[in-house]
Amino acid sequence: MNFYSNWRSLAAYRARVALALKGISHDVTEVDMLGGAHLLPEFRAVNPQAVLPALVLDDGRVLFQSMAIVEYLDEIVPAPPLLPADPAGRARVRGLALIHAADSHPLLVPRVRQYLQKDAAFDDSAIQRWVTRALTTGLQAIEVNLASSPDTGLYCHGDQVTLADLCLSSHLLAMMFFKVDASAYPVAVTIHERLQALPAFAVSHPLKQPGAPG
Ligand SMILES: N[C@@H](CCC(=O)N[C@@H](CS)C(=O)NCC(=O)O)C(=O)O
Repeated sequence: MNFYSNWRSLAAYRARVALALKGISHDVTEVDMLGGAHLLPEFRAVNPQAVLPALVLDDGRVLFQSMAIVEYLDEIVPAPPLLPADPAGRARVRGLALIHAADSHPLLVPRVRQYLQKDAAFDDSAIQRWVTRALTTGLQAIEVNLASSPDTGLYCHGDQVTLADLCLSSHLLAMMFFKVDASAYPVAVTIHERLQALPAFAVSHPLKQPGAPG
């Protein structure tokens, strides 16, 4: 399979961690997102939405949307599982993941920031306030859940890495990129730091990918 990726893409990061956790061998095609290569016809032919990541299977079918890709990987290589066995646990894990992937992250992506800047006349400081609000409101909700739920363990849900951890880590990396203070969210930060010590997360870190600033 061929994974279309970019070092700065947090959606690609979520899928990259899943590939690493599952030990799935794959090729990587770097797309220069910051240079706009994802908008060119060559990449639109792979993913008409012109966003990263995309995963091209060996039979040529293309998977898109990071959460769909992660769940596909979880289904073809079930160990280690990224979703708990019980329905309520799966719903909690997906809910925590979607606070980031469905509610916070979509507000930060380049095309949204470019729209705000070019079409809505946001200056740098207004963009920073927008991003900070998206990240802190999302993380506040995650933190309250993590701090109050008996299901929270070493990681977001028990002592096994789940989909929620991929997304928590993506959220905190966004806060790092946008220089948003995370110190008010100690449970989330502690779990994120624990995750970063795991080899699959360490090798998948955005700053360790080709093209990342040194
Ligand atoms: N919900 C999508 C988000 C995809 C997405 O927006 N990816 C970003 C990078 S993290 C992208 O390619 N952005 C290009 C742009 O906004 O122009 C997913 O999870 O895959």
